[in-house]
Amino acid sequence: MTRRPILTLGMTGVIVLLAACQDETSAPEPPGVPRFSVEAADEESAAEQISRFMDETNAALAAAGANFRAVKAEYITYAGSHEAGAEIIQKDVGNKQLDADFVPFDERRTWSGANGGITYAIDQTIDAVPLSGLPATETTAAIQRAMATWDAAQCSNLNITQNPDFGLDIGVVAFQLSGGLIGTPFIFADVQHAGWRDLNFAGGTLAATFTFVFIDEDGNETDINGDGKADVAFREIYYDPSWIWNINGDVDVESVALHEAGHGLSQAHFGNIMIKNDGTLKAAPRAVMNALYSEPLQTLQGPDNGGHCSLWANWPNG
Ligand SMILES: [Ca+2]
Ligand SMILES: [Ca+2]
Ligand SMILES: [Ca+2]
Ligand SMILES: [Ca+2]
Ligand SMILES: [Zn+2]
Repeated sequence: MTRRPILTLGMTGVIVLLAACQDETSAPEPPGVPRFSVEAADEESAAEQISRFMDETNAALAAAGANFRAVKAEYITYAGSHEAGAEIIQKDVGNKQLDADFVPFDERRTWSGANGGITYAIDQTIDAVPLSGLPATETTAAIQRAMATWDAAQCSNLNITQNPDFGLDIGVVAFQLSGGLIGTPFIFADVQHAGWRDLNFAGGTLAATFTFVFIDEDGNETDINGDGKADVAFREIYYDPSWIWNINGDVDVESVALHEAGHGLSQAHFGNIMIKNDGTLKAAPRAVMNALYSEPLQTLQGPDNGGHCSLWANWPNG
């Protein structure tokens, strides 16, 4: 199978085909598509870029008086891109480094489900259409299938439901980074799918999930339920515009959405990363929560279920 990732580098938008490409077919950006506003600086790695994104987002949130901050982000990479996904910790929030998780029935999360259910929202603006082309109906259905897969996990009763998006451009990170040019400052759901056009990540990054936690008046992370974990406000998922996205083929929307939604539901990466003889990377044991995408994987594997159950089996959902 031929895979043809394209990377748009820096502010100039130069399109470079990876060496792994087996033919000349590229996916030039469709004419008339406005350029996404927030990109990597020249020579910036995905890790550096995402770290900077969180710093700048938090500075803007502080200036706006918001009671939440970005504390970490996880990104997944294409296995053929010679770099592995990772977790990036934002250093400046509060005086301690806590893990982060949702608080059941947290009244600050007015966007959450009334009965303790977890909510999500999907950007239905042009952001729902990848630059490589796919109808919004198909990307949306793929994301909905991914959310339903997590909802169907046997050990939990999350009652995951979709909230209205009101036709607005979902994206708190995008809004804060762009000075309000794209995105919106509003929170629609516990897990926000912000679409394909707000942020263009560096290198082999396919998607990233940002975790926001609540802070108190002193700027410290809160832990109102005393579980030793900072209280998550919401999470926000961005899909990278540089790739050819597909339904059930590479790069598969549902598989990446399932992985990112795993982060949305507090799961970390799983598995070891190895270098194959041809220099490309491989993750093992195989799991949705591997930090690499290599081919479609639309069902939860043993480690995925295990991680999910350890986090959610005791969620007090009526
Ligand atoms: Ca958006
Ligand atoms: Ca947008
Ligand atoms: Ca990119
Ligand atoms: Ca807590
Ligand atoms: Zn990830």
